[in-house]
Amino acid sequence: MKIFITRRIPQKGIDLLTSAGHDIRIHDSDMPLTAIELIQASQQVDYVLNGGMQKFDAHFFQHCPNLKALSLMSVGYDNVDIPAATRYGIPVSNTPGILSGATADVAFLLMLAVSRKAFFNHKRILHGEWKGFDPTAHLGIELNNKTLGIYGLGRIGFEFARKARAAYNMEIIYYNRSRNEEAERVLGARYVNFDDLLTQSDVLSIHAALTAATAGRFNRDTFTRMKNSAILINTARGRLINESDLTQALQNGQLWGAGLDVTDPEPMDPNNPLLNLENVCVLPHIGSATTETRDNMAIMAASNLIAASRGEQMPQTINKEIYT
Ligand code: 8YV
Repeated sequence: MKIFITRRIPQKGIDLLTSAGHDIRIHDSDMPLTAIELIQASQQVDYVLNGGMQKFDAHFFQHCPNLKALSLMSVGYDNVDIPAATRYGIPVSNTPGILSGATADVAFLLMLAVSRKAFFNHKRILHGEWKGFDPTAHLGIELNNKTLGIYGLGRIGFEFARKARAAYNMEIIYYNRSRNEEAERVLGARYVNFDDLLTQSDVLSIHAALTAATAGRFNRDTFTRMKNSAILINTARGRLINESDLTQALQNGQLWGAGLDVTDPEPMDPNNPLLNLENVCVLPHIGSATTETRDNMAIMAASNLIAASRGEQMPQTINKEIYT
C-alpha cells in the first residue's frame, strides 16, 4: 500500500511500515505543506500519516476519495474535521496515553520555572545584568501545599496532578465534563465548578482539548476572577487562552505569572510582549518532545495504519462509529 507521511518522523515508525511492505513517501522538509500540496500528495496514496500540524478539513476529504485512513501522530485532533472525515468514510486515529508523562513533565517544568522566574533570571545573565547579590530582588513563590486547579482532568491532567501532589503536597481541585473517580480516590482530587476553579487555584493548569466550547475560555473575564497571586499553565492548545487578554492581565498584576508550551499563533512572534515579562516562561510546543515518547508516537501511528492495511480497525480510532 502507498503511504504519505507529512513530516519526517522517528525512524522506528518508518521501519515498521517498511518492514510491513508498504511504499512510503515522506514530505522531507521543515516547511509545512500548503493545503493544495497536501491534497495532491494524499490523492496518490492509500493512507496518510500526519507527523505535523497540517489541517485536514472537509475540502481535503472531499478531494481525496481514494484515501482509506488517516493516522495522526498526536493526541490532539483539533486540526481535523472529524465529522467530515466520518461523512467521507475515513477513519482517523491518534496517539493517546503514551505522551501523557512527557507532557505532564513540561507542565511541571513550566510551573516551577514560572514560580522561580527561571527564564527571566537566565536572560539577566545573558544580558550582563547579574551584578551581585540582592536579598530582595526577583523573588519567586513556593508551591508547597498550594492548590492546583486542573481544567480538563484526562490522562495528562492526571499525570501532572500526581507529580504536583507527590512533589509539593498540592491540593488538587478539578473542573471536567465528567467526574474522574480515579483522581478523587488516588489523589484526593475535589470536583469543583468552573468559578471555584478560577477563584481557588494557586496554579491553574489547562489540559482540555480545543473545541468550539473551550476556545477562548480563558479571557479578560476569567482572569479577573482568578487570584492575583495565581500562575496559569497551558500545555494543551494556545487558542484556549485569549493571549492579548492574558498579556494585559499579567501586565496589570491580575495574575502573578504564566507558563505556556502552546501559543496562538504558533510559532509565537519573537517580539510578543509576553516574552519580556518577568513571570512568564514560554516553550515552543515541546510537550511530547522526548526521544522515548516520539518513538512511541511514531510506532503507534504506524501500527494504526498497519492494522488498517490488513482490513482491521485502527486500535486508536477517534471516529469509531465509522466501523458500525
Ligand atoms: C505534537 C501535540 O507534537 O500530541 C499532540 O496533540 O500537541 C504534540 O504531541 C503536535 O501535535 C505535533 O504533531
